[in-house]
Amino acid sequence: MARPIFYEYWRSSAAYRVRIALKLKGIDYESRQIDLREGEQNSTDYRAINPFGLVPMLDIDGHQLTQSLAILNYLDLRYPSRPLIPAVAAERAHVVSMSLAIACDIHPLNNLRVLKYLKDELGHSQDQVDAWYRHWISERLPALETLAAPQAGKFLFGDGPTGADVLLVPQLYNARRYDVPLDDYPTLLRAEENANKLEAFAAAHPDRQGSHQSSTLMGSR
Ligand SMILES: N[C@@H](CCC(=O)N[C@@H](CS)C(=O)NCC(=O)O)C(=O)O
Repeated sequence: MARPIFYEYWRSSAAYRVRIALKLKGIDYESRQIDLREGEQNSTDYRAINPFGLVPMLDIDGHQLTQSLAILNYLDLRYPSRPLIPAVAAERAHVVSMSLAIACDIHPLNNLRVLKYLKDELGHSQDQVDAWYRHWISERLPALETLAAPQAGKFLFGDGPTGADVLLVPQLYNARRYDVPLDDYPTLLRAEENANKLEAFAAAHPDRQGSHQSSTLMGSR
């Protein structure tokens, strides 16, 4: 079977989610960096393989998969040994709900192309853009804390990592980059701390994406 090719960017939180899942599932892959700051996601070459012009994308089993949650779902079905989503319907809905609160209600508002539009097209200052970024995280995390707390253990749901933790850790990484206060979210912080003790989460951290992951869309550099 061909080695999966993972199109990502070291600092992309949507790619970070998939990196965690690949490592939790023990899947060996080749990383290709799409430099978002340089606009490589909009290049003709990349748009030819991913019309959305976003990372992540995973080329696996002859499929070119886009959208991080669809990729997580594929990996969970294809490599079921360490499930990211519980099988029981109500537990499944709870974990998916926490995941979507991050993936749909926070992350899209803070995407690079949204921030660039605010600044370049609508003329907002960097301070205003940063305030926007912090606002949409701070506005949603209290509800996520409330939702998670009753069924949380060491992780957001119970004592093992689920897809909700896979979404949470990159989102809190983003929050810290923008100095969002996090002290009011003990459940989220506990889950993050326990997740980062696992090698799969630790190895997926942006700061650990070094020279071994330096090949680009067009080849090695
Ligand atoms: N819903 C998509 C979001 C992907 C996404 O927004 N990726 C960001 C990086 S975290 C991106 O490629 N941004 C490029 C841009 O905005 O131009 C997913 O979950 O995969």
